[in-house]
Amino acid sequence: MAALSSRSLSRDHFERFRAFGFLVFRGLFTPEETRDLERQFDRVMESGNRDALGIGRGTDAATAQLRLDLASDSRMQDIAECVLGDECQFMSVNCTAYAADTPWHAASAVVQWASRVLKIAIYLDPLDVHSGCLRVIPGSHRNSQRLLDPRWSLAPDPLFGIRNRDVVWDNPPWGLAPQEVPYMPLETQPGDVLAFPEDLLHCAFESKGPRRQISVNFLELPRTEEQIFDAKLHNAWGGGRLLRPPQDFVDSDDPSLRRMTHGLVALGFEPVAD
Ligand SMILES: O=C(O)CCC(=O)C(=O)O
Repeated sequence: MAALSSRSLSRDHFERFRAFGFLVFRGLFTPEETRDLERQFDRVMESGNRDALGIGRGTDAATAQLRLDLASDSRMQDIAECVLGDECQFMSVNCTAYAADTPWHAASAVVQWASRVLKIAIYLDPLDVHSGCLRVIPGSHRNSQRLLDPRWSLAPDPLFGIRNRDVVWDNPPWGLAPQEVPYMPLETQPGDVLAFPEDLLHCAFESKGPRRQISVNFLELPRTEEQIFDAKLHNAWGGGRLLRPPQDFVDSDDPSLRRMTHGLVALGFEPVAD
């Protein structure tokens, strides 16, 4: 196991994340561990289905073992805690098979979480700039211009034109085709791990086939009245299950799983058994 130590995951990682909005960990999973993730992913997908865009997703019940393995993995926990703080809460493990290009998007400039949310993404296929690797715009997670005028969520954001998926590309912002928007490619080999928030502008172009992605998602513990209200709102929008922690984590012998769920339980999110 390529363990992360407190020395390798440092204040620098946190500052780098704050500045650019993503972290890349090379070879965090060994080839053997990666093969195991692949086997679990493929099994989960057998239970799932495809949406209208051809994107395949596994069901919660089929994901239970993988969810337990990854949420209790100290590497995942270290990354989440480095970015979101020691009391961050577990949200979900998702298996997704992307079938085609993904357009530029980020958490909508209109609707955002009041607490920070982190996605740790593990792509199981080698991906480069010509086969659909993730492209990001470093620093775009901060959307700092929006804060200049807190009264209006549509206050100046120079990247607003590509923050929502519903961009009309007949009239592209800056006169650039989506593929021409300046980006940084996050090319990955199996075993590599990416961490980024949905707020970071990202996309994938030139895909050549399905991209298998496992994501492990965490939420900063909501503390303020606004954050708690907002978390409840998102949970309702997400069908009432988004922030309900898995019962097996809440009752677990593993203190780290209890710690990553008890904050949500204390806020009234009832545990759920698959
Ligand atoms: O790989 C892709 O197509 C895009 C992934 C993505 O949008 C995400 O993980 O949030």
